[in-house]
Amino acid sequence: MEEPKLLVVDDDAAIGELLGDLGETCGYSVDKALNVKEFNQLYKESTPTLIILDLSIGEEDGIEILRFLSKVQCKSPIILMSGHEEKVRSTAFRLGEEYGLNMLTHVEKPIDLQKIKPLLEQNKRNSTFINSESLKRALKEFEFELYYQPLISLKSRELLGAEALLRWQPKNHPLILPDAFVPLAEEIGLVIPLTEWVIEQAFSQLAVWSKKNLAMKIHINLSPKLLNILTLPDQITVLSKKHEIDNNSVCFEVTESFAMNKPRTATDILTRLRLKGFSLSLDDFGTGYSSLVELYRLPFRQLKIDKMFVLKILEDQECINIVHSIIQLAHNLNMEVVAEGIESREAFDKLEKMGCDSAQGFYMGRPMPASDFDRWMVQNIDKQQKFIHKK
Ligand code: G
Ligand code: MN
Repeated sequence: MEEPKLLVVDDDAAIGELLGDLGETCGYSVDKALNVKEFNQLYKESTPTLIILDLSIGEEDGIEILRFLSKVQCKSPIILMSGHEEKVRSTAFRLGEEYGLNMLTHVEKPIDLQKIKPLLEQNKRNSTFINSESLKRALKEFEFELYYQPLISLKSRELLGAEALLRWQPKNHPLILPDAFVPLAEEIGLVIPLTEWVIEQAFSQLAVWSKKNLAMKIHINLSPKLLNILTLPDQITVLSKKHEIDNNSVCFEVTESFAMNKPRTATDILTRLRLKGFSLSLDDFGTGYSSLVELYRLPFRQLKIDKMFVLKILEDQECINIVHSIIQLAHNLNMEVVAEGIESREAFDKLEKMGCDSAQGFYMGRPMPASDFDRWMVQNIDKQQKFIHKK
């Protein structure tokens, strides 16, 4: 196995040293670039496993580097750092995402090494562990698991259902989240068998809940890549028949980014899913670059407000305004709104007051394996299937 390589780009040599030392402690070999030219040179020599990039590099800037990395279709995760205000950092971060890059996080300067260290460690573990071989083996040996996170009505406090979230639990390795392996699965053509597995698994769980007379809706995430496959609705229907599922109890979540490539094929697929009785939810709303036209044109019944805004709903006035506007927009278009990322009773109450329809977040319940979900229900849901607030 090749040694993982960290590339630090910063015009301040002292910061390069600091991060370089940390990288070496975490088991990376480290390269440091003081300017764009050095970066280009080092990048050409060998592809780094992880890049830490400063946004201002003397007269030059990190955006030029992001553009370059996009052009060469770099897959390595990128950590952005900057002394500029949060807004500049998060905009640059989103720009990186728009460029198709694997943006990991953005951090403020001066750097808090304690924040970076776990990221370096986790990434090193993943980079040496995740590859097409291990991913193929994982699928064959059933190392994937679905976790379920409850969805609660803010109006009635009823348990509405659960979002199914994919997790990879290798035998001798910590749990891996989808962001770390789904891009690779897409690249090597594994995303179809993987999604098929997810759907079957979610459908059989739904069947278990129906047998217990629980009125639950299951939410399943669809990779935007799948919205290129015209036969997708037919394949899904085969599975729903096999598991004797009521299609009305299934909601597919897609992110805004799907609209960017083949919009006609996506429209075809999404419309047919609706005709077959499935619901559709627009995931991570507010973070992408979708236009209102997409909302207007496509048959979504629901919109999920990205947790980025919801997490700050108690203190950040701009986030409050954005969430307000999204709720209004959705209701004006006859859509339901779900807030993702509710971490406290206060946030729950606030969103209820703001007229949001339903809620998902750590305050009610974290994503958990099916057996834990059953236990969670016993402790957190009353006889009317209503969520009991924590004391
Ligand atoms: O991309 P999507 O929105 O489908 O992903 C949902 C992810 O959000 C899950 O992986 C879950 O762990 C995370 N999540 C859910 N609720 C919360 C929350 O209250 N706080 C935070 N920080 N993350 C959450
Ligand atoms: Mn989702």
